[in-house]
Amino acid sequence: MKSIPRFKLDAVDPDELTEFYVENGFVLVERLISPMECGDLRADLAKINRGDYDCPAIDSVNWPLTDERLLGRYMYIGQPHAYSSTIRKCVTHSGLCQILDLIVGATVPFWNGAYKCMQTMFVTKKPGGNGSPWHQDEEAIPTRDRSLTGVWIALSDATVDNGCLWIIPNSHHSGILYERYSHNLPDVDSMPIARGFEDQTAIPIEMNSGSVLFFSGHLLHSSQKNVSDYYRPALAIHYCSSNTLLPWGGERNYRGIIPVKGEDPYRDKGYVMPIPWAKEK
Ligand SMILES: O=C(O)CCC(=O)C(=O)O
Repeated sequence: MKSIPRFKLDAVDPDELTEFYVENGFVLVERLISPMECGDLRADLAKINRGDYDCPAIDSVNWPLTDERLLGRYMYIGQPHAYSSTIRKCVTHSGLCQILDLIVGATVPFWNGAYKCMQTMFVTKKPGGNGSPWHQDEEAIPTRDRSLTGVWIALSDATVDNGCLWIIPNSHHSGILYERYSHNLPDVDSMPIARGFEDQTAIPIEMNSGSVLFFSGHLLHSSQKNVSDYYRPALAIHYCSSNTLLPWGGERNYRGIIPVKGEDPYRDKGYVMPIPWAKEK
């Protein structure tokens, strides 16, 4: 793949976009999130890192909110929508939904157009911060019907130097989930690495701030160490078909979800707030 298409929200051909997603396992939509919305999300990230929300996973510090280091105090901040209305609003962002309406169940037989969100997570590479090893999100978030869709929102320009995502186009085709192993690689974080595939066709996805990468839960992806002087904050959100039984964490039907579109056949079982978490590296 020489250069990847960069779709624009106001000029999307739905069939073309869906076809590209099904074939390649991802689509990139340029500047889908406005500069003002990106600013709000970055401000929220700083506020979370400062400990301004009532979140047991994050101790408060007295740094001024304008301190840029607040973007990278924690590399991973899990489930911020549990306490932040800014993130809850972002989950149902109309521009994101315009694309999700087309792709969440694009490869699922008899998909009825309904989908739900089960995870939000900030991922920030500070200068010198490690990358993330190769993995498939479906391995960690089991939908098993192939509807898992990752949404990765760049909250700054993401470049090869500051640790943009790398993907292996088409790697979702086989449906294989590659086994993950513990490792001691120095330049990526400690989460297990997937092995058993070739990565010569991997490509970097450089993105402008506000651009969004949508990708299949089976797509192999990773990121590299941030060797620049700039922070690389991103917000990742995951969605799946509402009909998916989500047996995450061994539970029979994971209920820490936000319904987004259409009917949730499990509505009567009620919803719970997921437990927020944070990890420094
Ligand atoms: O942002 C990154 O560097 C990695 C994110 C990632 O792998 C994910 O969201 O699954």
